Amino acid sequence: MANKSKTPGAKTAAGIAAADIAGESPQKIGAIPSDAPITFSFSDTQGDGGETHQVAEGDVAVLTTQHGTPVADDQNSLKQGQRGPTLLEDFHFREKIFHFDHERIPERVVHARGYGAHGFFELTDSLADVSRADIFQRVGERTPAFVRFSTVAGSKGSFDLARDVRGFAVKLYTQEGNWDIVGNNIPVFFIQDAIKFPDLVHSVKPEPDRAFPQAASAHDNFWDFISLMPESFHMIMWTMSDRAIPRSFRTMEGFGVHTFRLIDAKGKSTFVKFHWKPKQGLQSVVWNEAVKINGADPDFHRRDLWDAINSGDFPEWELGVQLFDDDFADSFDFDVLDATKLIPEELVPIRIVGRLVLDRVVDNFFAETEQVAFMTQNVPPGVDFSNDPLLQGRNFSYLDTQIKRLGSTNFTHIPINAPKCPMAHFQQDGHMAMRNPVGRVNYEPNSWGPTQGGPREDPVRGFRSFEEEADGPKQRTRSESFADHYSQARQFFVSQTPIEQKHIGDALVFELSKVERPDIRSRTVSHLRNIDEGLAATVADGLGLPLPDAAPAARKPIADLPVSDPLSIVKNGPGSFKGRKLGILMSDGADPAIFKALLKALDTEGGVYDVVAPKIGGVTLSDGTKVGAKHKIDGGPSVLFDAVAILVSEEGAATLAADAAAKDFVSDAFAHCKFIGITAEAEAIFAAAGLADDLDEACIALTKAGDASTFIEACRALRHWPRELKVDLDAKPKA
Ligand code: HDE
Repeated sequence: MANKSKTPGAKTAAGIAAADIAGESPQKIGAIPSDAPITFSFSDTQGDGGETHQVAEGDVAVLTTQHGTPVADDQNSLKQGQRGPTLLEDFHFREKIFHFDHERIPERVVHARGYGAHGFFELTDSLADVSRADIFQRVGERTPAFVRFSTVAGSKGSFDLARDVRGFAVKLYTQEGNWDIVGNNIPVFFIQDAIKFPDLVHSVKPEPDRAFPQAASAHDNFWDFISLMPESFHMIMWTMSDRAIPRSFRTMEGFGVHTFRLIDAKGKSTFVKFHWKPKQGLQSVVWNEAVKINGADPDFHRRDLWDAINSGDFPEWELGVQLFDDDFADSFDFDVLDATKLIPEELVPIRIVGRLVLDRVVDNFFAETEQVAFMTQNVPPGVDFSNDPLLQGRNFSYLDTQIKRLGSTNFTHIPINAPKCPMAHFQQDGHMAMRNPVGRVNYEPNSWGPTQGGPREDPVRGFRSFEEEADGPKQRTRSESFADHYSQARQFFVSQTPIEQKHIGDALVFELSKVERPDIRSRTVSHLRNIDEGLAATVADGLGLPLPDAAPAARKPIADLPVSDPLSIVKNGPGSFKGRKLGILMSDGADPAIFKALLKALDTEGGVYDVVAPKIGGVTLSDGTKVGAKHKIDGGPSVLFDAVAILVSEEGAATLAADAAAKDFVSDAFAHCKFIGITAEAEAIFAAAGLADDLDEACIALTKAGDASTFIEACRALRHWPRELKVDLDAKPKA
């Protein structure tokens, strides 16, 4: 294994404050101290903990070709004379360039941009009563896991904070083979039948002639398709909500989306929906902030995950299951096979059965995160599929995609994809085969006996499909039970707090304002009338559009589905500042007592911080203490933080009051409804930003050390939402 050094990004208040106070500059990400011995290693491709080639610490590795030939000169290609032509004979040069030319593999057609980490799943409540799956039998047992989070529409190099659904794909390396729960952070999907997936994806990706917009649904093609597909409107409510701009991968829920089956030892089936509930609570950013984060730090989400894990703040989710039987499925207002519907937690409560902890970043992004191959059809005995036509189509699709993307049927030989349980089969050869059978027998049945004859089926331990009865004519059809497209969309909308409803309206107005064709805007609003008249009126008004007639509905919507609190983010916040980041804008001459008190309060809460200063070299406090900075002001805008504090001297404030980046820092924090700690001296910067008369109860005075804990406690609410209506003229909700 490579010798990995810890590279914390944010400093934990406890860990690094002392170094800051002592005047040491904080560790830079990726920096290698010049006197540190450089170790170099590369592991084998078996992923079985086998041979690793490592150069002893202190020794200098000899550069070789891929075939092991030592290299004498890696600076100059082989030439005929000093200024002559390069010679074909230069095998080292040719190998190096050819290998480089082949470095890229096709990016995923969807979910191209993603970030993964290792961890484990631990069973906390046995599910042996409903499933024979080995992973669900023994409470306390841990199963290795790898999780990859992603956006859907953007290409591999796109920014993290696109408005988009997030992939939440979990690979569990169980003792009975890999189990992939390839889900999203939204519990429903745009379409009901897999045959429409290529159309959906084409519509949201950059338009084919102009190749833009990148990682954005705000364009004609997407809304044209959506407005012609009423079944997508429940999902649209979710993607226009703040669920589509999460603060962190750590603050998102995950969902298996489809209905699956659990099968017990006797072959009895129970329907199941899977949920991942973040221990960190739910949290999102606001749209204006997302737009700015994408410029300030396009890697915001991946950096956040990397930093959290490396600082020992391991993200954790609970695995919840909703279990139900045929009777519930038959009595439910909607079809449990329809992936555009969810089952409210109030109807089928969630049973928590385990926890997922991410505690290790990858050694190599390409080898692990890029090459990991998730497939919905990877399920262990005891888990099975329902007839959801979206799931059925996915089971067909994912193997094909992995073969295309990874280039060989042997992609399971890549360590990240290899099961961690015994394997034996007669599949062989092909490109890059790494695990090759030994012996004479490669077929079955054979009569070579138990030792030489190879593996045999096991009717007891083996995977058996649930024996579901099915008949009826072969037909291309959509069940009548899938026909209600608006009722749950409305239930989602009415379950939101007023500020969340406002954000949905704002998002629709923003997206549709980017649509050039007025008829597409109008057709979209015609669907909203079937969801909520107030929302439709708000959006029509925001677009300057006459209210269109309601779209004809295939089935009359159920208007009075009850409010469901788990659907709101604001109602499910953390109630804590733990794991959140405070940005402290400082200048020379700042008050050391308040600074120390802030760090102490933050440490008690479990929060982290970055110091932002006029110069990256840091600041000198009024008592001469030096404090290192993480960001220069224009590189550390307030959008990167959950709350901010302004700790400056009078002189520092006077200088910063003239600085555009410092003014942006405070005015953005204010506009994004953040909690702001303000020393008396800092008020000059707010005055310069035109905010002197606007400061409200979430702008908390830091006049003495004792104020620090009051401020950090206030930050637990994360945002001061009442401010938004004062600072945003956009879509005010209509009655
Ligand atoms: Fe996927 N999807 N998908 N999808 N999907 C892929 O597989 C596909 C769908 C999801 O981090 C692809 O390896 C079809 C729903 C995630 O590597 C591809 C249909 C849900 C990821 C594919 C769907 C998802 C993918 C692209 C319609 C949420 C990323 C590259 C029937 C429940 C996994 C790849 C990762 C990736 C096909 C619909 C989630 C092409 C045909 C619904 C999280 O195979």
